[in-house]
Amino acid sequence: MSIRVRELSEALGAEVLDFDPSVPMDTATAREVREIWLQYGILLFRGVDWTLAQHIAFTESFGELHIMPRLATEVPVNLQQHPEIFVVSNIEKDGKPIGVKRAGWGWHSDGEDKRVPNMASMLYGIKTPEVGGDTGFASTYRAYDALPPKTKERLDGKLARFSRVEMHLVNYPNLPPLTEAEKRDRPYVWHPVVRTHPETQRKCLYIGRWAVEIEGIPGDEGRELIDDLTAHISKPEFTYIHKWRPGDVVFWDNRCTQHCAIPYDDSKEDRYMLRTTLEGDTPFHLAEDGRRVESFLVSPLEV
Ligand SMILES: O=C(O)CCC(=O)C(=O)O
Ligand SMILES: [Fe+2]
Repeated sequence: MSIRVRELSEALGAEVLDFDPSVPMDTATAREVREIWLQYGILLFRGVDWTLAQHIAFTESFGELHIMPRLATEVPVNLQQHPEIFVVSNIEKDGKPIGVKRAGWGWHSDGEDKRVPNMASMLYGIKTPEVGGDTGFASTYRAYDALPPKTKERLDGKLARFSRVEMHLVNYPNLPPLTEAEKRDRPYVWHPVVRTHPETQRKCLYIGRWAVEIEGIPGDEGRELIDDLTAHISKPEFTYIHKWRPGDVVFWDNRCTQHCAIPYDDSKEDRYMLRTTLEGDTPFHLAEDGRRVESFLVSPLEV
């Protein structure tokens, strides 16, 4: 089979045409979809009408499913009957949220605050607002490639510290603070700022909204650099902004892209999105001379 695609932007993304992801794929088709996914970083399927089981099955053809951990608070994270499915929604029932509100309002890649971040995520739009509620996607390959040579030299092989504990209330001001037990479960993690993609071997910029420090660069200067790099990643020339329609499925590679739920007035219209997530592997940087730097955790006892 030869799959037809339409490019979504200069930087990344392709819409897969004449393709129904609810139908089980044979091995050759699955291989071809994976190839175009690796090439474009994100794939869009439109007009999808599938069951939860089909959403899960299509996701599983790319890897091992990840179940999002529950929060210590009342906020439901996953569908009760299907813990494989994470709910992003502003809807409340009987005064209680039915999913995570304002999830991902800021540039990030999923699971970047963990030693083993998520390889990929697949978001299905069911109720999508007429105004706002778009999602931005950025190619971190492009962002890395466009850095001045001096900045590349400065960052290649360096690590950045990501901290859920320090950034939780900055990134999720609408959620309750982490409990002491949750904090213990979320130690710091150091990730290579320049990550080598394990399948394409290309380099990408791996920094995001949970990053708080860059190795060897003093406090404020490091934070400024993190802000500059974050702003750099989200420049229009590296991004694609997706305007959702019901029935859209976007499948992104967290290893070489970032995304951002673009803040909007969420008091006006309902937005209901279901996401499946895949397990990943430990990020690494592979230098030209073969030196390899890997992500590692700092245990809470050492913090
Ligand atoms: O709601 C969105 O557009 C994206 C939310 C997000 O960051 C995610 O589902 O990983
Ligand atoms: Fe996300």
